[in-house]
Amino acid sequence: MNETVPAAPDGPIRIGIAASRFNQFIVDQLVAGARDALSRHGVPDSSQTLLWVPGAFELPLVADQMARTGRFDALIALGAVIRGGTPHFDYVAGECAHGLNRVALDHGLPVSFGVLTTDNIEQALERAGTGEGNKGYDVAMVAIEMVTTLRQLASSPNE
Ligand code: INI
Repeated sequence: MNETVPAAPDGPIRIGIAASRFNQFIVDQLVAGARDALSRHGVPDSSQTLLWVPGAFELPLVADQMARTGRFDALIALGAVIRGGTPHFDYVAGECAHGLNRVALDHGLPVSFGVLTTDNIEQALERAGTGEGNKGYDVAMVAIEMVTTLRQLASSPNE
C-alpha cells in the first residue's frame, strides 16, 4: 500500500463496515485496523456503523442493503476466505468480490474490498497485523480517498 495520505475530505463522512464472522479471529483484526484508520483520519466512532454477517458470501447482500439506506458515503467489506484445498474457496471468494463490485457500480458508492483471500491461515495473519500490514487499515484509507475523489469530482464537474 503506498503511504500517500488522502486529502482531508470536505465535511464529515459516514462509513458502513460489513464484516464476516467466518475466521473471526482474523476478521476482528481487520475491523480493528479499519476503525483505527478511520478514527485517525477524521471519521469518529459515531460516524462508523458495523454490521456482521455469517461469511464472506453474505457480504454483497448486506452491503447492497446498506447502500440502499443512503446513509453512507462509502462502505468497507471485511472478511477472510482461506483456501483449505476445496473448490468452495473459489466460489465464495469469487462471488464475494464480484458482488461487492456490483454494489459499488449499481449504487455509485465506493466499496473497499478488504476480504483476504489466502492459501492458509499464516498468510491471512500476516495481512491482519496489529501494526504495519493490516488490510483493514489499508482499505479504510482507500474508502476515505475515494470519498474525497468523488466529492472533488462532484464539486468541479467541468475541470
Ligand atoms: N466464508 C468465509 O468468509 N471464509 C471462508 O474461508 C469460508 N470457507 O472456507 O468456507 C467461508 N464459507 C462460508 C460462506 O461465506 C457462506 O457463509 C456459506 O456458504 C453460507 O452461504
